[in-house]
Amino acid sequence: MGFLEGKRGIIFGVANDKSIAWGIARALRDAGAELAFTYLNEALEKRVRPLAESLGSSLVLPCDVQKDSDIEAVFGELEKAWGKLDFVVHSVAFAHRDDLKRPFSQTSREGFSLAMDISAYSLLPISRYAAPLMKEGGSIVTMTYLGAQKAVPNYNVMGVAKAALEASVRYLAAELGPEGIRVNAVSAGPIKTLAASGIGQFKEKLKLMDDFAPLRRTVTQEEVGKSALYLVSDLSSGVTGEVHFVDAGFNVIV
Ligand code: 0WD
Repeated sequence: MGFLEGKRGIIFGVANDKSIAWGIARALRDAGAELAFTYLNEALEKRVRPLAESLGSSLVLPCDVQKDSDIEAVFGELEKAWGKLDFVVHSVAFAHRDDLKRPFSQTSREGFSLAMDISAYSLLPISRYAAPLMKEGGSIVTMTYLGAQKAVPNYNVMGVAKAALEASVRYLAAELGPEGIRVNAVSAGPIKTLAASGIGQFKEKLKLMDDFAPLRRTVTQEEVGKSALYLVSDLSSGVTGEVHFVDAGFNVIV
């Protein structure tokens, strides 16, 4: 019997089979969880739906996290289908490529708000609608990166959004803890995905991992998946408000 047998949860942020969210989905499914998925638009639905179906999921719902009405509708569907919820995985982020290329002080006002809205603020309404369904407690896990805590070259506005996200994790943990709901972040090392392709000098970041990370390599989707499984499951029942690094130890040497 898996750690998550009888548990039900939703995963935001699968874009394709390279997505970190997909690595997490497989780990949670292997542990026995029943999963629902969201997709951003019709183009992505074509990729997400078959992936979801391959894990036995039929709840595959549209959601642009910039729209409160989409988020409300998603949790309305979950309530109808399941009546309760055990976990949420938030693996969503976005910034304009141009804003990631310019010097940081030249980030546009609109681009700053957009990155903050999608990558940080979205965790709030998602938690707000998820919490009432987590009747027996629950776990909310989001994805962050070292650039929240250090000025990583080229990460720029996304680093500021991730800093807001990590602070939001702490405030949400404090708010929802009394209801038995835990909120944590996984800070992953660089992994080649669609989102990563927007970050300048990404190859150099991977090379730094090979040269300097204590494990002399970067991490895999599967490794992030296993750590998310720990945070979602009862194995981490005493853990909340944490940023858990899954980065082959790179953060300890910078
Ligand atoms: O090295 C990496 N890849 C790392 C990623 C290291 C550490 C952290 N992360 C984080 C990212 O910042 C993000 O929060 O992990 C999370 C997942 O990112 P990913 O798996 O690297 O990237 P990707 O497969 O592109 O998934 C992110 C998805 C979007 O993909 P695209 O490529 O279409 O932008 O976030 C979703 C979308 O599916 N997304 C949205 N979902 C709902 N509403 C929205 C939106 N408005 N915008 C983007």
